[in-house]
Amino acid sequence: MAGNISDERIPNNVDLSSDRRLQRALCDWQPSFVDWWKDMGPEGFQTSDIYLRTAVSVHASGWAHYDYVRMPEYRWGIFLQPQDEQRTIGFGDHQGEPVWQTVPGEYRNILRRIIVTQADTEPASVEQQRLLGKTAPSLYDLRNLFQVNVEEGRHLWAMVYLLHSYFGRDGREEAEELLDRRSGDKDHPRILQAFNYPITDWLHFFCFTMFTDRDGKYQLGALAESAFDPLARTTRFMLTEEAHHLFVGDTGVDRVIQRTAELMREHGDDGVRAAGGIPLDIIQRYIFLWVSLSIDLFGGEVSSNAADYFATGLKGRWKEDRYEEHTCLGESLPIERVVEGRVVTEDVPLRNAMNEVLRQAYLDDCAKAMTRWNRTLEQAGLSDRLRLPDRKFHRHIGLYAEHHFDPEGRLIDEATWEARRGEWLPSPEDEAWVRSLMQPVYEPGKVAGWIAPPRKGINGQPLEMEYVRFA
Ligand code: BYC
Ligand code: FE
Ligand code: FE
Repeated sequence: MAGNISDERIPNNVDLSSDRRLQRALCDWQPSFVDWWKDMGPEGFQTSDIYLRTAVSVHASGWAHYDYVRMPEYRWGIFLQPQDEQRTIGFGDHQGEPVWQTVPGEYRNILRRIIVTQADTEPASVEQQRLLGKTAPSLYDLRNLFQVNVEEGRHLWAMVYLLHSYFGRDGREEAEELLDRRSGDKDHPRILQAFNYPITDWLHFFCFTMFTDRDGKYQLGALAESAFDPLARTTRFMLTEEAHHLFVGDTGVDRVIQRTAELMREHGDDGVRAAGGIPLDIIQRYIFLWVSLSIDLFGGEVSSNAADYFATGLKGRWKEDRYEEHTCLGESLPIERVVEGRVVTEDVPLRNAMNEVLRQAYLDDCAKAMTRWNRTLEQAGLSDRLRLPDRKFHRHIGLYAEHHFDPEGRLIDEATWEARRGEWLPSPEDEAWVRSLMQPVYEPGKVAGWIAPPRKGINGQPLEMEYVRFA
């Protein structure tokens, strides 16, 4: 394969054909990537033709191309937002200086660590979702699953490009390890915890793309502010693709809610199961689970790492432009903590609270989605409403991990938690019920009975289109 890589095989806007060293590094890595995809990517369907979009440029009007592709032949490309020669550092101790086109020696290790952490989530999510193709509710949904999977594969390429281009030998070693760790593996797991749970049904999948991909949106947004320009430009372009992943999750959950609401109206609250739907309280528990797992991904409320990332200019806030002041010195953020069995509020220096600032932006975004979903219930004439859990509920990272809280954020003791957790988090019975509904529907235009049909097809195509052609 060496020497065979051309712009045709790897669509790119980084002038790959004239960079022999980078070509060689990517040539060495590519066969391992394809082996990993065949082993750990979607099970089955590798010879099916799937109506997929491929990133082919960075022009807003025509960045994507849609056609039937076999997944192993997908053209995983490398695209960066075009360089702005005038760009200066927007925040932290180096504010106003020109952005960096190479890695400053003193920040090399923490920068590599951020890139590796970001990179690790991409193949992890593909591994988590690898069995879902067996139970898709429609060809439209099956195609969306694979679209998300191949683009997470491209996000891995995007990060490996940075490791190969800017970190030399240790970058190449990290790139190999990204293909060696495995989601959920006891000895060699993925780095962040939410990426080690298998996604066993489609309600988990829709919640994951809604809430966990949304962490991706906010982390990528914070990195798109980075003083290290190649990272900023790479993550900026990744956000373009991320929008579709969030759409899949947001509309997926909404369609489940809509179907459940229809069944509640026809058969009453207690008739939903018999009619083959997912009861609303199960949907609520899945939401509580995935919000709590996803907000753990923002890290500790008080973090010297986060302060360092901000001070050095490596990682900013969501849309740093929204703020007037960009050093964050001399400011603070009130944060709840538990002192002697009570929740009290303490001011934390703002730089140390950067994880919380990003988590708040994320939660505000989630709250808007809840409003949309509740409108679906309202339009169905129901008075039931869904809600987000308090940020302290069911946490494993940060200040609240050592304590128990109910979804309203009240501190509770261990016994109460054990007695009531089944009301708040999916039980094995809940999951068994949802799994029992997961029967594949692969006839073009048909949709499973537990979910409402989508409003429209992909890329202006009809809903009845054969989005996946089996081979
Ligand atoms: N699980 O100072 P702290 C995406 C560790 S998703 C396990 O609180 P810090 C996607 C931490 O490493 C976006 N360990 O946090 C979505 C540290 O370890 P050490 C992914 C955790 O450093 C769907 C210690 O705890 N991108 O793209 O501020 C599908 C104390 O850490 C966790 C990024 O995350 C955890 N949840 O870290 C596909 C961006 N949280 O030093 C893709 C890059 C913390 O004690 N990452 N720890 O050994 C970062 O910016 C930061 O590393 C974090 C927070 C945001 C993760
Ligand atoms: Fe991604
Ligand atoms: Fe994503």
